[in-house]
Amino acid sequence: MERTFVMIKPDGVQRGLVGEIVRRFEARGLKIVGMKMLQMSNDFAKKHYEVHIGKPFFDGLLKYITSGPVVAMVLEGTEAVAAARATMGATNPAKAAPGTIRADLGLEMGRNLIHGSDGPETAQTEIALWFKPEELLSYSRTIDAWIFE
Ligand code: DAT
Ligand code: MG
Repeated sequence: MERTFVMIKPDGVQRGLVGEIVRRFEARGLKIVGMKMLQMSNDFAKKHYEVHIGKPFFDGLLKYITSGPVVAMVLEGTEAVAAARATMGATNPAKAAPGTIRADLGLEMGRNLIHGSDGPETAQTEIALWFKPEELLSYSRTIDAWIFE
């Protein structure tokens, strides 16, 4: 089993899409093992998006991501990192595949609704940045045998 970090960005919260977005991950079988709502400070956002510091879009990204509450979660399942990224869709919603969150619910790169870790190592770093160990739960669901072989 693998864990990944996913965050519904301020536009997702403002547009009332938290339920719709979480529904898609749950429907796929991914298990929510941690979840919380918060508004990112500038310093915290810089830590989260450290790799993008200095890029032309960084200032806009920082303003957008700190503009309102976000919903952060850790999802667990088979190849959770890749599965969550596939469910999210490509970075630019206008070019994302139909059926993905970004394509179905958005249009622009700077309002792309959701963040997801881009690899297993990033997932570990981001989970540690966002959640304390005791905020993550290990539990089984009665339906797990119908999702995990
Ligand atoms: P992703 O969120 O798909 O992992 P990323 O890590 O490359 O994409 O970039 C982080 C966010 O920054 C992305 O969700 C939207 C924004 N962004 C990335 N590239 C951009 C660009 N060329 N112009 C505007 N915003 C961009
Ligand atoms: Mg990224």
